[in-house]
Amino acid sequence: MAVAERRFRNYIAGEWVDASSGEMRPDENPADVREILGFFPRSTEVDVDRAVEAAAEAFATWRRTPGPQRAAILHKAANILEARAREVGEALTREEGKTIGEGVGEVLRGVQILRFFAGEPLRPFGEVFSATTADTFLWAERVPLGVVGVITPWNFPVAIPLWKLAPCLAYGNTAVFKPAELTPLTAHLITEVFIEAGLPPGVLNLVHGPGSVVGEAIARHPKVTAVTFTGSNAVGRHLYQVASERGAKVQLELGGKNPLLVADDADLNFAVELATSGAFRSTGQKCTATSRVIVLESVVRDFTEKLVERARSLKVGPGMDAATYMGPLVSEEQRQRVLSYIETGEQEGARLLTGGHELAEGDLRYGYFVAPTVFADVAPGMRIAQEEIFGPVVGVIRARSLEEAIEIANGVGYGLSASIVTRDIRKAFDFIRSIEAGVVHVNSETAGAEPHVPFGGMKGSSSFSREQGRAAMEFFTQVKTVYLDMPPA
Ligand code: UN1
Repeated sequence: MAVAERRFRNYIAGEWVDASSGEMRPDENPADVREILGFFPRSTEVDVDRAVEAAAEAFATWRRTPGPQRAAILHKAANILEARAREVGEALTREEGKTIGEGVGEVLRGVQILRFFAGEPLRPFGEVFSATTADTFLWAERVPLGVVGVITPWNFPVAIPLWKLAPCLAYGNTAVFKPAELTPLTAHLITEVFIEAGLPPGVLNLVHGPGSVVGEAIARHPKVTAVTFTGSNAVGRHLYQVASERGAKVQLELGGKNPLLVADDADLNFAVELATSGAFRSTGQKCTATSRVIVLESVVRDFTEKLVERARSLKVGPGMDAATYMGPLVSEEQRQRVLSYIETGEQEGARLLTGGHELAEGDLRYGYFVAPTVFADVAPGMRIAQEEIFGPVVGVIRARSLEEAIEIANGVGYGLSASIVTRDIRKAFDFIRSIEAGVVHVNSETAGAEPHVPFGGMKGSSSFSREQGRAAMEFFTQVKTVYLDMPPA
């Protein structure tokens, strides 16, 4: 591979620079660990401090850069990324593991995100009010926050950084970007795209390294005004505490335990397809993945049989192979976590119908493969029905009525996405009204998100604020209210 042995760097104040530690970490292909995609710096607090200082300095100019100029840079970034979609998509597949269709698809989604946010500096960003005195001009405008820490996960290593960075920069903030250690190459490529688009030095700074050091230093840095994070609950809650303690604004997008309800009138083949895609696409490594299928008892037997048959038919292999439906887990640690949940499910008394084991035949032994796994007879209180597994494991739960199904659906600490499969509009409305989820689907899978509409969860899945679309403005700006009065004549 062309990039093998390549040593990558951080990007700070408009320069590619080595990390102060001098330490590097290999970026491996989870479908075949014999392939190393490059070596990436393990940065420290010192590097974070440099990046934050650069971002703080650049903010003074960037905030005053006219909106149309910021818009032009984001448009250019969209076009550059579009032209490089295949290359970036391949890098994504090689370092994260999802299929090449999903990889290139994610990059194209990133292009759409950039295009939407390129429009934002050209749209209204305030309101005009009447005042109680005749000669007062009174308005409230949205102004940027300052330096924003952007901490992102490995599972959507292009889309999530872009749906944070694009609004961050569009609204006039500068950024310190800390990508997941497992997916540094896509972060490098995204940064290259912004540089080529003409982003001035210091506006976007990339710092690679472990969350416990780099993420922590970003959250603690007094000059970081806001932190946006997508990732695990444990890390998110910790960062929230650390950053909000010192008065920073924090946005969290965390896990999910997303249910797909199958009503007794549902087309079962269609329901199986939605469950399969929701549970096994991206190897179940989406916060929006379907991890519980709650099925009305009159159809549970037929549905489960069909789901098992479908799960067994899925082709598992390297994402670069065009025939593959499901790639590997992202790392050995994630594979062990998933296998341990499978063991827990069996101990809890759930019935393992298919999968439940590693796949290591032939060249698969070089990757982190686990078979698509279906459990039946899952009880709502079991750990596998309550905790986020983040892998290709789905549990079928039986319900006696729609009310009971909704109660089970709501009986978890998360509330990200939820879906129902039904032809009955009354059932659909009951579900929409009662479900505790930030994203609700009727007759579509639990995963997926349009780039121009609000995205985020209820309950333990987020910190109430929403990402994407115009909702992003809420987090990435603050309000300045201006009373402009005429001086005495
Ligand atoms: C999607 O379902 O396509 O980390 C988006 C995640 C979510 C994004 C899901 N924040 O999986």
